[in-house]
Amino acid sequence: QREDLAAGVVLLRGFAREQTASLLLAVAQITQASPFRQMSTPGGYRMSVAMSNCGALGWIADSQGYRYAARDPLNNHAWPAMPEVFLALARSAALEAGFADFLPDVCLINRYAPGTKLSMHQDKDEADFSAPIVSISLGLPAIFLLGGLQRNHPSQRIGLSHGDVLVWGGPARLRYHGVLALKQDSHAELGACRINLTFRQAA
Ligand code: MD5
Ligand code: FE
Repeated sequence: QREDLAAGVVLLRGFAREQTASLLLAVAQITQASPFRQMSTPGGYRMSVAMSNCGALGWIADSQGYRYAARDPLNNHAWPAMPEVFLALARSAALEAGFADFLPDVCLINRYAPGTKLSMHQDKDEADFSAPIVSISLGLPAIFLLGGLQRNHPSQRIGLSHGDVLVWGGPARLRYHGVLALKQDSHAELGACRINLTFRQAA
């Protein structure tokens, strides 16, 4: 079940499969309080991915830049708490991949529709890069691009399906990555939608 894709990159195929119903119920509850929204980059582009967060912090983008904030700028309330099922799954995936004691303080929830993509980038808004990142894919399949430590390095394509969990840390923590535009399709449980849960220790 465990595939080592590169140093520090572990793919756990189907690791979240049995929990998908509770994960999706929790996503619905979180996004009632803090709805999905398309954020704008500092350069003025609207992201095609719709996002929300739960946990002590949330990742946000606006004209001022990219950062973590304790409140949802849409309603000025604290982000919804991280559900126990999220935390337990993220921690057990990290452990399975070799990272003990992962304690994420944020889960960024990304929603993709057909045509939605995520351009190549590094995750570098966190205070400390020694913690890994855990990503859970739900719904429509996507092609994930795993690049190198520099933007112009070649990238590997990885197919991610419903219930797959990807963990990256150590020497892979700052690798470039992105998601190709989703194909038009429909998933039995989620319809024309992919949801990705990204767990990070930000503070
Ligand atoms: C996504 N989200 O599919 C991705 C999943 C983001 C973002 O990139 O910043 O919101 S997290 C990407 C990831 C997971 C595990 C390993 C690696 C990247 N990697 O080795 O590059 O919405
Ligand atoms: Fe990322």
